[in-house]
Amino acid sequence: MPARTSHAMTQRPFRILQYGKMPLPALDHELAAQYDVTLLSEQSDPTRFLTEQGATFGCVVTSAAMGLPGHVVNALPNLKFVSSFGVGFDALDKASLLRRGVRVGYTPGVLDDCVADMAFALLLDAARGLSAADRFVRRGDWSRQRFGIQTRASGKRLGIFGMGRIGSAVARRAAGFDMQVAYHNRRPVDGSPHLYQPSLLELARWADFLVITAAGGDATHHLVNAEVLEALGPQGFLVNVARGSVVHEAALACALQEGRIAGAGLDVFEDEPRPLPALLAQDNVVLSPHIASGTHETRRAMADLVLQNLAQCIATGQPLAEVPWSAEAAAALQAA
Ligand code: 8YV
Repeated sequence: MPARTSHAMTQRPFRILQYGKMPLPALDHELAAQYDVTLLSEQSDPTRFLTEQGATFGCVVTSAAMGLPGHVVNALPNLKFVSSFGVGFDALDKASLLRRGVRVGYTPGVLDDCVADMAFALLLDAARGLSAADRFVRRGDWSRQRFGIQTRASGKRLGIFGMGRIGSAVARRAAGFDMQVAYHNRRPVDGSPHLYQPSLLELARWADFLVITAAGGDATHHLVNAEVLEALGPQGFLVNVARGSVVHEAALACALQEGRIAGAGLDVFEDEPRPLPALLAQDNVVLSPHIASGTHETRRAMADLVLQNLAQCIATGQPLAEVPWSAEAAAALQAA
């Protein structure tokens, strides 16, 4: 049996491949000051660069938005660690990373409040027509007509699809609006005081507001489809702060156009940064450019965790906050 070597880097100096610019510019400077970092996106020919120098990198720093494709993982034969800025890991190529036993750190926990705040900002905006009212005032329409009567949010039924950390933070905020909360997950959450709906369809049928806080990826792809939107109904609102891939965007645009749901608040889209043109034409949808975690405080906390994950990987071979599938693979390796 071959001797089991630690995942901690044995070779020095430790070269880090940064996949692209980080969502907090200060982090680019901090990484460059602390480590031997090369920015892949700045190479004139990234493919050739990877062919020539891929074997010299032990670590990648990336973000949830940029992800990490399998062909890049495959071009890095000595890759041991990835440190990713973000809580979502659907854009990191699970198959190639798992196969290679690469340990992957991410940034859960530190963005829950800001993402939940944004869910409520979108919910209130969609219900009360705030962005549409702002356009109305700026256009000078106020002197000619009254702004349309909108929908109450307080006291209504809030359905949460994905009762994880962010979903729970949304549910806590709902208490301040005297809302009833129900949720759908693959399984009921132990000890949750909220009503569990056994299917997404039943949750949509029950809810006045359906908020998506479920993880992206194959398991949730297009789960919010025409049928679910039909169940939400002409008085219902959809809010998405999770991943655009969870919603069938064309079906949503159609439902909004035809008044089969009342409105929507969307921070995420299927093909960012290109929301469907049909959405742009609708006044009953509020659009934001994937900014739910985009506050100074939260982006700083995420950057700190990226650095901590990196430092701990180098020191111990294991990130502080590790994506669940990466930890499972490591446990399986240990047991083998
Ligand atoms: C980030 C996100 O803004 O954490 C995530 O998964 O989607 C957002 O918080 C973005 O991914 C930064 O890369």
